[in-house]
Amino acid sequence: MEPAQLRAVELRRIALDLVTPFRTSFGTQTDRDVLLVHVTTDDGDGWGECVAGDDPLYSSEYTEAAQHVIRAHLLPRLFAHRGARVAAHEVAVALDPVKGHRMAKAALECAVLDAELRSQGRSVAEHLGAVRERVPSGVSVGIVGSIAELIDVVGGYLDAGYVRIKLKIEPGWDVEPVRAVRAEFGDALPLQVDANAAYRRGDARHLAQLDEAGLLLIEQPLPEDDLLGHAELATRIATPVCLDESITSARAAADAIALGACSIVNVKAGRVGGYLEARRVHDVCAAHGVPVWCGGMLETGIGRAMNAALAALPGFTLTGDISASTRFWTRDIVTEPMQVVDGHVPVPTGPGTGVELDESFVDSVTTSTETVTAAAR
Ligand code: SMG
Ligand code: MG
Repeated sequence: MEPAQLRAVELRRIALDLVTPFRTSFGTQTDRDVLLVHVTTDDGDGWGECVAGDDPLYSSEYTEAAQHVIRAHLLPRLFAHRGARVAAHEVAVALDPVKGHRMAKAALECAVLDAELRSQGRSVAEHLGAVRERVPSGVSVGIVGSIAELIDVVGGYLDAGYVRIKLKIEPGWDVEPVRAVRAEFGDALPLQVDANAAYRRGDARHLAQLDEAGLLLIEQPLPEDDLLGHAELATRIATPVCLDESITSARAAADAIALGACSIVNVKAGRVGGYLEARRVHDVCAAHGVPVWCGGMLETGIGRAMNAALAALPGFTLTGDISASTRFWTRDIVTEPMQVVDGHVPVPTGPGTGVELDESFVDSVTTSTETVTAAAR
């Protein structure tokens, strides 16, 4: 079947406040400036969400740059591709000449995929090969002011039903808080940490002190481009090393595994350029017997629904960072925000992303709208 023709792409920026500040080793976030991508085709429309942050601190991408690269470099290529008749699986191919900018590419691919699957009445979960109807829900806990406050926050999340806790760490906030959480909640609590690249090769001896806590994993201790450092660290600590920022593609995952730089992989569609590449990361890891789990980027309801579908693939054997919408938002942009029931989130079954936008709310939080059409270029 001939793919639908792309008519127009709306780039919409919305401003959402976080329910509580989220502090990581690279900074404190209190709100999100989200870029939504809305494609209109002659066969219907679709939405995607760009996970880039306001500032280039998690990775080199940031919202303003994502909007620029979509407008100036990605859309011209998409509109020029076969008379703008683009199947979702061709988006990455059409955009491949543009280096990097994976979060921007992923948002565009998601919108095209949503439109395509909606027109076919198929869900993303079905399309990706999901094998589960619900997935366990973990929560990422930011750095806070004191150990007492941390115990309070973690206790609250456990009461809310989250089945796995991830603590954000940085030099000065690592061994002690981990020890305290372990002591308070017991050995059975599934616990892991995420450093967002805050340590250096010389910190191996220090990080080995986390071994006694019996963590599931330590995520991205070293810089994004330090695969050899991670491989060396993995031989010096007992905690399994998991990579997040370093894994930018399926090939990067294969390389990291071959080098011994990680034994677990965090999969984020935005970081690898789209949900289709994310599935390939899953496939490569599965072929090597490396477990994967789905990461989070403080998504709205669109990204949350997509992540739940991805996490329903068979190789996602570890609990991901897919929390309830209320973990970050007082009000979400979709009509049925994601909820945690019995420690799990549901895998959407409706066409496309399976979620519908709360349009009047989206309008009320919109800060700018720009529409790009084939003719307007
Ligand atoms: O969406 O639940 C979420 C956030 C999970 O900690 C989380 N994400 O490095 O894994 C990570 C961070 C990246 C986002 S920090 C702005
Ligand atoms: Mg991470």
